[in-house]
Amino acid sequence: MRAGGVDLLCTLPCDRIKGLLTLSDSYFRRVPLTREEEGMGIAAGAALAGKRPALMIQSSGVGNMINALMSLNFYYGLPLAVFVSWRGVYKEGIAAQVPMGRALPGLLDALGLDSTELHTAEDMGKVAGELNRAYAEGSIHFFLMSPVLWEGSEVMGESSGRACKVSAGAFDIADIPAPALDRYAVIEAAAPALRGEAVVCNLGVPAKELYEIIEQPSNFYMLGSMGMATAIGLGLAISTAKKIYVIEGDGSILMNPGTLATAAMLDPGNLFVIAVDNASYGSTGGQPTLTGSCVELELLARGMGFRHTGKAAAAEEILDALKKPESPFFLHVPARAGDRKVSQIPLDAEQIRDRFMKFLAS
Ligand SMILES: Cc1ncc(C[n+]2csc(CCOP(=O)(O)OP(=O)(O)O)c2C)c(N)n1
Repeated sequence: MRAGGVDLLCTLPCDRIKGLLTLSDSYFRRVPLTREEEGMGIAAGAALAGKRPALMIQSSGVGNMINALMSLNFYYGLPLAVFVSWRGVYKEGIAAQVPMGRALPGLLDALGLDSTELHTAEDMGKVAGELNRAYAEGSIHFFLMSPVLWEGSEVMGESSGRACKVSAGAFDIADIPAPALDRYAVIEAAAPALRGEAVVCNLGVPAKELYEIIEQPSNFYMLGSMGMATAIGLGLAISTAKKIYVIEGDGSILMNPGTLATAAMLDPGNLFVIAVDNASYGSTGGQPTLTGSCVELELLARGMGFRHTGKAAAAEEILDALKKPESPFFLHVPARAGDRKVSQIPLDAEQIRDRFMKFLAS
């Protein structure tokens, strides 16, 4: 990448490239993204100013950026390299990664975009040449990085948690309670309120932790589709009289914050969002998110039109807040970074869907 002249790297983490992401900080100016699509605009702006931008993202994120990619970077002939952590094709533990990962080469082909598959150390030799060509021609090139590349790698990403200070002036940091619990303990604290209720749970480690703490048929465990938790909850809330609880994450809320506005506008009387704010992408190695520096999630929800919001850090406060909420309710829970060692959820998508639907119909 250095030899190919990359001088700006926009990233959104994937567990498989957490080491590579940490490493890239020593070599490139790195812009952490809130959503892959946003990288299209940033890369286009940078390319217009003569830079050589690249993206480093998960294959799922390609789906989030296709329209902007085609109608902006591609249409205007602005150069871009996209390094994709290619999931779903090699020793994949998360079945939800398979449909997008498998379709990716054909998808890129259909869009008329060049790509190079990287499976071996020798394949790396192709990168600099393709980069130089793309930047010289004003074209787009995808590099599909197989997880086989990192097998046995010693380089590991490190969780940086709450790395940054909240920016002064925008809001009062004293109003944000210090995190008291990690995500697991937050879910444990909320569990008595969740028992017997419909719960939509954010993908990755949160879903596995929920499974371990309080497994029940009324849990809808997300296995993919990052950024959709509140939207799924909202669709449910406007379609059923049952109470709907959503366990959200800060990284996921920042990927689709507009959903909060849609929820406030629709104003359902049965939607309760528990935003577990560990200021990091916990499930992919703990890379910091902007709630550790410049975003206040409760203020965001209020700004999007939520009238009922709250903040809780300690276990009793969390349960208390969930006992008497008005809806739609947004509970901001500042939490410590860190994941517990939990196993995979032994349920497939159909099982999760069918038992959840049966619960709703009951
Ligand atoms: C579109 C897309 N981009 C990236 C990922 C990889 N990914 C899976 S979970 C996750 C982190 C989610 O962070 P957050 O919502 O804050 O929850 P936490 O794990 O910290 O509780 C990421 C980046 C993904 N699944 N989909």
